[in-house]
Amino acid sequence: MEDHLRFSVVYWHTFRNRLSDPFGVGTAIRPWDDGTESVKNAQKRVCVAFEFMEKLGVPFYAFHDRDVAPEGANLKESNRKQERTGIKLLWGTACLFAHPRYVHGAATSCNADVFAYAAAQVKKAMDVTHALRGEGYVFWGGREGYYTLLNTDMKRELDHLARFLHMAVDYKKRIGFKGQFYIEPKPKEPTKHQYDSDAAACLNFLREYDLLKEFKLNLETNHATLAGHSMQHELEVAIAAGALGSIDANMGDLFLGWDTDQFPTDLYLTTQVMLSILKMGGLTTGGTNFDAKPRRESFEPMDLFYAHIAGMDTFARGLKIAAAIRKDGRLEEFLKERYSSWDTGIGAKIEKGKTDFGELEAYITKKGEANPNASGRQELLEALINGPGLIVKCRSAGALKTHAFSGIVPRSRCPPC
Ligand code: XLS
Ligand code: NI
Ligand code: NI
Repeated sequence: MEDHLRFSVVYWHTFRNRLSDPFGVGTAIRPWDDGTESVKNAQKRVCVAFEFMEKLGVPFYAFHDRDVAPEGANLKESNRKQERTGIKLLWGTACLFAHPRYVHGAATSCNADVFAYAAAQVKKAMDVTHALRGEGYVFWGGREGYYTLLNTDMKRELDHLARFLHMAVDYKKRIGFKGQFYIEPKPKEPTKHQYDSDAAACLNFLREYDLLKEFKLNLETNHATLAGHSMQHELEVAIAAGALGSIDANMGDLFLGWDTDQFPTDLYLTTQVMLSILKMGGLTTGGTNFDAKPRRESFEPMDLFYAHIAGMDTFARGLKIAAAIRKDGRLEEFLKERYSSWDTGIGAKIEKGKTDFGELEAYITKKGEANPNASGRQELLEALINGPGLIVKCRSAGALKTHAFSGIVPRSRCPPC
């Protein structure tokens, strides 16, 4: 489970977020933090962060350059803490969206000096990530998008973004940083339209600008739902392109139209996520990164533990259920059967590219009608996911036995027996 889940704590929400919202100031009680930007305060934060992560038992963390500033002092301290605890940096990133200079974007700003400033900042953030032996580096286009097309040359901005990423790839090679580069899609917020809007848009962009071999995607649940997709949809799109890298594990509130970054406590969600990830063969460089914050009402330090543990347990159960569903095999069997017309005959010919419209016309004219035949069985499959999931009790050889197995079957048909 540890190998599959690769949990990661984020510095920005867990150690920098005061839990404010657009209508009120922060409520978080963080007795170790005096709220200043002093070196001493930053170092204290590093101590608390590593103590927290050690207590949780997570193997990774992630940060923005600005979360851990001032850099110099922190780099040494973080390095020491990593050594001592064995906790590693999953990925680093640069905050290219908070400072007023990035009001029109960073790599897609209308102003070339802003582009240059962003380049310098990313260069430094990559250096720091490399020095801390980070396993990856994320590009999230915080303000790379627009509010109105009236003032936007979209094509030019996209060209600039691609140029920026190519330079990052060049620099990565120059310093010998072997970590994985990720793009994190998000459709809106802060801007009305972000260029990295969803997995498909990112893949298209990467392909168009010849960057696909250098990048994978870091997918976030709440961003998927803002894009009008399920997280599993986004995962499947990325997996199909061989480009799923990592996940930002959270969830949104579907009644609220913004990135609420809640801790993932929905078992259906984590089961679906783990089903897709297991199908892919598991994460490699990536992890399950809790880009999530407790609610403004959950302001005590203890809530940081409750929130992370809730997320970890939900993912752990999701993994177990997904593994049980795969072991049970009925979902896979159903899928195989559903597409079986492609395995032989005309289906196999089409898949292999060994036929054409003319032959297909002759084929179907002879046959008369195409009959899709079998039901989609959605409700049955949903019930299968709903089923006992982890545990089935059945009476075999007189004793009550418990199996890790998913599904709804009469005891007489219990597969483990
Ligand atoms: C914001 C993003 C951000 C990235 C890292 O919505 O999720 O936190 O993960 O910059
Ligand atoms: Ni994120
Ligand atoms: Ni987000």
